[in-house]
Amino acid sequence: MSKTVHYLKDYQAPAHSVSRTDLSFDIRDSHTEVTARLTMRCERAGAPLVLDGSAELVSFKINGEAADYVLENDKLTVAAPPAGGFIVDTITRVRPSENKTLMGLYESGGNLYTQCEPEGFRKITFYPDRPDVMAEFSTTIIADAKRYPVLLSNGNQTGGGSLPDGRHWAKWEDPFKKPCYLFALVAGDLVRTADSFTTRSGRKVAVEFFTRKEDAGKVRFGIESLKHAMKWDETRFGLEYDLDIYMVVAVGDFNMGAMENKGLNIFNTACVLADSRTSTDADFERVESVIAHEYFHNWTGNRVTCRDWFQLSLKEGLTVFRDQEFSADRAGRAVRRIGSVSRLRAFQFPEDAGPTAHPVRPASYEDMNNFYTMTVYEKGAEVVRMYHTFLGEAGFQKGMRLYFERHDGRAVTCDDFRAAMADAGGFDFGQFALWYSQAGTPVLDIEGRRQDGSFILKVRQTVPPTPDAAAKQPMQMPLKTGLISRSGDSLEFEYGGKRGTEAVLILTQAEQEFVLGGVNTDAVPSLLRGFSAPVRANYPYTDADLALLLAHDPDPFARWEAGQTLLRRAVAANIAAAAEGRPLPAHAALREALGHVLAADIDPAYQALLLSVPTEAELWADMENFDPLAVHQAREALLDLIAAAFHSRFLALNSAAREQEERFPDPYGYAPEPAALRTLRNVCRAFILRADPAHIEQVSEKYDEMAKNMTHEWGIMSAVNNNPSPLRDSLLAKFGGKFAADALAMDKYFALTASSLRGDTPQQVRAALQHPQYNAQNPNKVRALIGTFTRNVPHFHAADGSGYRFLADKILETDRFNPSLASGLARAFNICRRLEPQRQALMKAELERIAAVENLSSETGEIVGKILA
Ligand code: 0A1
Ligand code: ZN
Repeated sequence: MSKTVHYLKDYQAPAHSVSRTDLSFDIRDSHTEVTARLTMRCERAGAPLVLDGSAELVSFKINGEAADYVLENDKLTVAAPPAGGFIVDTITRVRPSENKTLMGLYESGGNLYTQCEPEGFRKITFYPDRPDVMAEFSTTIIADAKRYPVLLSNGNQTGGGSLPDGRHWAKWEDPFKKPCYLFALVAGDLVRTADSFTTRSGRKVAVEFFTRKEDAGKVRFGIESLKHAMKWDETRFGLEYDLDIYMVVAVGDFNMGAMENKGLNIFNTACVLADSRTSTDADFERVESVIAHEYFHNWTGNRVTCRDWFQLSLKEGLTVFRDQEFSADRAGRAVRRIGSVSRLRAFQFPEDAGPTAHPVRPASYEDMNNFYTMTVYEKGAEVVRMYHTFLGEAGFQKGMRLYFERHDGRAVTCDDFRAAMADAGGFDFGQFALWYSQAGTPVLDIEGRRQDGSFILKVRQTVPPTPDAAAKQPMQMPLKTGLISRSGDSLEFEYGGKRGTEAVLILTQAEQEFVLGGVNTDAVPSLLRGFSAPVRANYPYTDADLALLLAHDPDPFARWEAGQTLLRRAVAANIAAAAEGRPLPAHAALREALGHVLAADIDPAYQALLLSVPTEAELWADMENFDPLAVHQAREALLDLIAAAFHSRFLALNSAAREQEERFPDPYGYAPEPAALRTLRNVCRAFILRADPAHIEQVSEKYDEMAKNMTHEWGIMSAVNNNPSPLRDSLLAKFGGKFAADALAMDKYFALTASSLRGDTPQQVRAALQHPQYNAQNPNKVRALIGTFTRNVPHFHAADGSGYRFLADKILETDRFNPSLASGLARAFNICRRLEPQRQALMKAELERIAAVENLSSETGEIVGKILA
């Protein structure tokens, strides 16, 4: 396939606009006929009319007359369209039951759904499929009334009724102008659960959730989450919902988490259904945050949308920031913040340091589907957070108000957002533009010294080269800083004319010194508080400094980070000792520090985080030319040491947490407080079974009694999952039998199968491919089994290359029907160049095998090509 690269610098405003789009879908058994009437206007005299489309074209007319056109490479071109306004009428034919890409109009479980972002609408009809073409839409749907009793689209329903031959129709009209990527249609046999929300101005909004019959019992939590999000957006951002109805539809086959289509969100079942018997507390928290995320898009994404897809982070970075703040305000700001940072470091940092690195606003793409990345979403959210850190809550909200004042109803750019923040806040964000154009994670090398009653911080900033650019400029960023005395007190100091225990230092140069005045005692700096910028910060702390911060830093992020640094150092020491054939260190200082953590009277979820050893993906961040197995073994050895050193403490902590959990009126339902206790209990369980594998006997006997909800089941199963005993297999089989009828719970069964460190895992994974509940066309199943396997370090990175070969086979199989899913799997090979030479060669061979395949999709081709380049 010839590859086309799209460049940001080539942007041109559309030559033709659309003011109205009137659609009609005639749903038949074998196909759906789509009639589209576009009310268009020429915006650039003499320009040809170009429409995107890949559907089967049945008829094409301009102003009621058959028109001459050329159809090539999914573009329909009319060389000399009318000047001024004109009407385009097209009829296309699509076959949803044959569409396995899950883009455009597709069938899942007998029902029909759409996914149009970013470029799925062109699979339905011919259209200027770009976000800066915004129109009012109406949608008429005609279908068999028995097979498709529910007919939904965006906006408000304005008509409907029955027709001859058992058919019926519905008409929907969306009064808000929108780009076609926000179009949605759902037709099928679905159960409706209705509720309502009254906005602060007193308007009653209907809230309706649609699911398959068997899932109707799992929507309550999603509905409550939506209502919380609606309220929160009014209170914190002053933003009110604008239509009379808000609909959410759950679908089992979906490429991503969910989609914010105007008034008609479509959700992956995994991100909307929740029930404590089958969902973990983490699942509940994910549902709450994804529901909020899609709702928040109504203003940040829909009312104000993106000029072009390069600006994707305009809506995604901002909306992730908003959903993170919502979750933080709902429960546990510190724990949520650390969770977001861990995710960023485990998944975005490697992306930023690898072959697919790109800026928050990419400068080019081959296939837009590949740019729904951790960088655009999560680093993009960190960029928005930095505006907030610079301006404070009031200044940031002023910037948001100005942004909506200027741009409501428009398609705009990241620069427009930056300008609103700068103008409202009276702050110079000129240099800040680099966050949108430079890829790579900045590194801060910081040194501190005391001099003449001051504490002086010297900060050197470097931005590493990435495949798109070698030379980088220093960035503007906030460095939130405090000082801790040797006795653990927060010290006051002077900075920028103010005196206090914390300051936001503004970095702008490659090298800068900051003088914190009025410091007359020895101090340890507490740096990058709250993770105030998405960077790696190095400071030559002694282990004693870190222990001091871990015990006393009032900033929960910096405190946790001190512990993480101690743990990273311990893993590094194990790696070095193993490489030199020395006995592993005893880690006395670390053990002492962890002893204090175990004894501390703190939030149990935060305590659980302090006890968590950085994941392999986070550990690899600082490594080149590494053997993943050596890192794995060093980490496992540290976990073994901690488990053995504190066995009785973990037992005691677990039972104390159980007693507290049982005191809640609804102890096993989801609520932040008992969930925090369960998080801690599951950390304890993992350590307990690690130190005492024979304990699986009691677990097995008492399983039914212990299995109070899915969080407990998941924790117990995870704790026994590496156990060599046949009891583990019988527990897993029992789990699989118990939840055979529940698709989402079965995802957990497949994830457990694929994450076990036991030697027979590859065979068990292969057997699972034949499991009656496995389905290679369902993204959730594929990610649960194959995706999880790619994070199983000893098996995926097996020295004989078998793990890489297995993944390559699955990528090729998947690419034939769902390129987005396949290219997502291929990202597991991103790490290639940082591995030691032998594994690098094995991985490269598999990548080359994929690249050589004829008819490889452009999506998978782009990822594989970049890794090989
Ligand atoms: N805008 C959605 C994400 C999304 C993107 C692409 C999709 O299909 C390929 C689906 C959803 C969000 O941010 O939630
Ligand atoms: Zn989003």
